[in-house]
Amino acid sequence: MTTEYFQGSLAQRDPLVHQALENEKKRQQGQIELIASENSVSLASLEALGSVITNKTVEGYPGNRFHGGADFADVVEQAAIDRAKQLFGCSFANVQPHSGTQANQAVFFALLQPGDTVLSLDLAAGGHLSHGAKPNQSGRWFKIVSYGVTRETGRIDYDNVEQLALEHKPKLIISGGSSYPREIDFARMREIANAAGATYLVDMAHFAGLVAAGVHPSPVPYADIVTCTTTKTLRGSRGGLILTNREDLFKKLQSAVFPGVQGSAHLATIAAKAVCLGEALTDEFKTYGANVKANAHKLAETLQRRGVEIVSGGTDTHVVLVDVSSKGLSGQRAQDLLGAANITSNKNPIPFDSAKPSEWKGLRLGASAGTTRGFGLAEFEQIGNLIADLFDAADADETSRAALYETARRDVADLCGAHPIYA
Ligand code: DSN
Repeated sequence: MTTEYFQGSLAQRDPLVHQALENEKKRQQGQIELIASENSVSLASLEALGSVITNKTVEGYPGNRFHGGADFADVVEQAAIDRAKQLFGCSFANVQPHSGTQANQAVFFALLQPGDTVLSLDLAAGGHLSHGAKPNQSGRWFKIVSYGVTRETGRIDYDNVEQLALEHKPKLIISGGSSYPREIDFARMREIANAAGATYLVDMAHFAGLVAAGVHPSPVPYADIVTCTTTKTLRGSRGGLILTNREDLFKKLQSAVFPGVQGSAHLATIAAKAVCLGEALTDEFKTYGANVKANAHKLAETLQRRGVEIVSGGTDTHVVLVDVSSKGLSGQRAQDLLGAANITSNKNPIPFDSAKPSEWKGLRLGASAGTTRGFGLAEFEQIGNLIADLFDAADADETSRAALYETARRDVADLCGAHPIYA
């Protein structure tokens, strides 16, 4: 019994879960992943995630734990901390948040009291749930004031941010989100925060990998606190980071993460974070980051040439936010059309969109995962044309659609076959 417990494979001991995981691997291998928050982690990260350090319970921080036997846990967590500091050029890092949302929750817990005012980007303009969306704890417990983008440009309306900040005097101002495709003027936001007497948080979850690669401005010199996930462009395991140069805030943030909003650290995830942060310090990662940006640009440009409208007219990041109403489609319909050709994406609100997901006009695409598997400009141009073909044929007769989908699925299979993952 004991031997089987320690030596039996997943396939032998739990065929249902094993089969589902095998199917998921095949799904990832055979489809083009365009969800902007997804990527493919290295085999080294997967090995760390599946390691025995998951058995270890630790509370506290390296060198100061509540449980014994933490020597190697300390090595792993300290490596993640040191690499995060080196990578992002900051003085302090907490690598324990289980997710980006929990990193943000810890910041709220450290700085705010229920009822305090927070100024953040509107969800439809590209913000994030954890920045004050009504159904989220942040929206339930705090007074949220939202800023948006200008209708003409799709870019943040900084005059509006300033006006709202001076009027409402928020304690916290947040930049960043899930679908804003443009660079943010961190210097201007810093000035606004100073004028309002607010703490300035940048959630760089989506573009952290581009910052790490040196192909996107860093918020670290401007923000009081920076949070991010380690997945998305950073190409690591699921989890969050909190970075700061302010020692006074760091002390509060440390106790906000533990024991404020979390208990024991997830050491296997932290080990995988250390691996991804180490990978992000390499020249290879810099090349990857530059390619992500170039590929996203190519995808946006190709779609635009085919008459598809791109929110804000393009992208400075890995995100291409498509207004599919320009092709007479809803976001859901567009997602389904691509899904039937084995191209994975997600419906998304666009600025000034309906609050109802079924009415959203947007489709969010991202170039990170495709870039990781080796797609370059030619492949992203082909993918853009493929998507435009599927949109254009949305209302074609059954026979032409069947023929188009047969070709599209074959093209997708050829692209994936030429750039295998986890082979
Ligand atoms: N914020 C969600 C997204 O961008 O898809 C999950 O990280």
